[in-house]
Amino acid sequence: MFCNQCEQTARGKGCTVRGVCGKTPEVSDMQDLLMHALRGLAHFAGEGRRVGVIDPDTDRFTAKAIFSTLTNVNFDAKRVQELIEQCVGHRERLKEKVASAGGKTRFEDPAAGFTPAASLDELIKQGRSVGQVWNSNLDEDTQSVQQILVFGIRGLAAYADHAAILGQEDASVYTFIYEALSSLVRTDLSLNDWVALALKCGEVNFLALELLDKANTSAYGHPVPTPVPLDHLKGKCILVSGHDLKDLAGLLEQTEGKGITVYTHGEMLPAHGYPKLKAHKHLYGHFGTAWQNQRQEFERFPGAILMTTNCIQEPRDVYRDNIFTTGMVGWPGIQHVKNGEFGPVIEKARAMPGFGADEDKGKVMVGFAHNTVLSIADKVIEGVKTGAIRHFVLVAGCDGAKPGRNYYTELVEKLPGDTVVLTLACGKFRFFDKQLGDIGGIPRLLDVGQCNDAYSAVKIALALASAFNCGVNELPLSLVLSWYEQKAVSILLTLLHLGIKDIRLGPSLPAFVSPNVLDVLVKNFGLKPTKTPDEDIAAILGRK
Ligand code: SF4
Ligand code: SF3
Repeated sequence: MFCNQCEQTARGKGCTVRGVCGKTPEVSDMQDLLMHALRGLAHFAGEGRRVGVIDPDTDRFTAKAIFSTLTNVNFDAKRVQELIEQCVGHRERLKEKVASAGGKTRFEDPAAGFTPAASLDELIKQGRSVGQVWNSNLDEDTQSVQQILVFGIRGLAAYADHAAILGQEDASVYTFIYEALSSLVRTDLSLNDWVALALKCGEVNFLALELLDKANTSAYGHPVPTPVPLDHLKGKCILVSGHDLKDLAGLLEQTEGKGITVYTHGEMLPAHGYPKLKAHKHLYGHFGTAWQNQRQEFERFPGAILMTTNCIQEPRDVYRDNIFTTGMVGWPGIQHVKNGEFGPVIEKARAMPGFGADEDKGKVMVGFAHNTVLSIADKVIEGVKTGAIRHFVLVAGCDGAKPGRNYYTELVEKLPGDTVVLTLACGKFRFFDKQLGDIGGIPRLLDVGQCNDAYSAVKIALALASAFNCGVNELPLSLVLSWYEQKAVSILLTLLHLGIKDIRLGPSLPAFVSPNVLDVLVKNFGLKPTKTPDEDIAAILGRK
């Protein structure tokens, strides 16, 4: 196996024996084979588009299948096997349609004619022999940008799938995914061409994020400021983790009036701000912190647990029987519920003891997405003009297990009282319960939402830039990002596509960025690794 797609990759280089995340070499090889099969499919889908053949089922399948290869989504080789078989089925059906429309059906790439072996063992061997989906024979820098592109596409596919689940799609998103995948075998492109494709991934990802924002807000309303209790109520309970709001909505409907209290975990925290979700009174509070603490936290949860998307870790024995996966998430031997039918989860919650009484543990505020923040834009602009607000800092991105991630806690704690912190994604759990006070009624800590809500932060920045009649780079705003998985890669590409400069990135730089490519990112975009909180705060505030 070889996998270097996330921040915790072994020795900062690549996992080769077993994933630090728990991914087995078998699953890694199977995921390589799935990407190979998808590259084969992409040739036909791209040609199909040229001759007017678009198959929405194939498009939706492609996004889901790519999403399954994101870090901490699917660890079940059997599920990958099903996806590989489905992929080849889609390819063959598409091939016929493309042929009927007069399109080309012969491609040099062997992936276009790939035949999957019949058994899992043989498939794993096939996976090992096809290797990586990018071209491992090219120079280090081209391979580096190809990897940035592949991982960016994984994030993009995840966002496209989230949006499609709630009925928002744009065929051009899938068109780009096919274009990028099928390009990986091209040898006629220069390094600049590959960089342009990676930036285009950022552009298309911005569209996917916009679709997702529209999907979430049209289904559940615009988030509003909402206090979320960190304690629990006595009684039966279900914990929902991951990012999928539709799964949470379905579970809330199916538990209505059943005497079960529903809690959020990890990235599901911002769900409390959506009017149509908070209307369910049994959606009560938030339990726990970010994904990497789940094994200790889930062990203490006396009810059923539902993982709707990333990030799942190997379940401990003590809660193996009460954790469920759904959607693209999978772990071998863990019960998987499909099609929004949460009966088994509800039954499990009923059979479990539930919580005893609890003391008040305080609340955190959520709901500061673009609609809320822009509704008080006048106040915010006034605050900047009078000097009451000196600077905004977007401290956003993934959390993870590395001790160096205390940087983000310290940074937020040390930022002076005339600064406002905007945050999103699970990295916020490093400081989400800090009482930072307010500036003239504007809270100093504004939770914009999940990583899925990155569009909101960009929209806020663009609106402020237009109010001050300047570019985003001229605003009193700095971005300090933390990355872990591939959605963060796609968001970073979006920010670079938008021309946003001087982003600080930590806690360590991606293993897949070669020294020369890093040099380009530093020279052209001012991208910088995080230093110490003191050094970075001095630089951020001195910049103004
Ligand atoms: Fe290693 Fe990360 Fe890949 Fe898991 S996802 S195998 S930890 S690089
Ligand atoms: Fe977190 Fe997995 Fe990236 Fe959604 S839940 S941000 S790491």
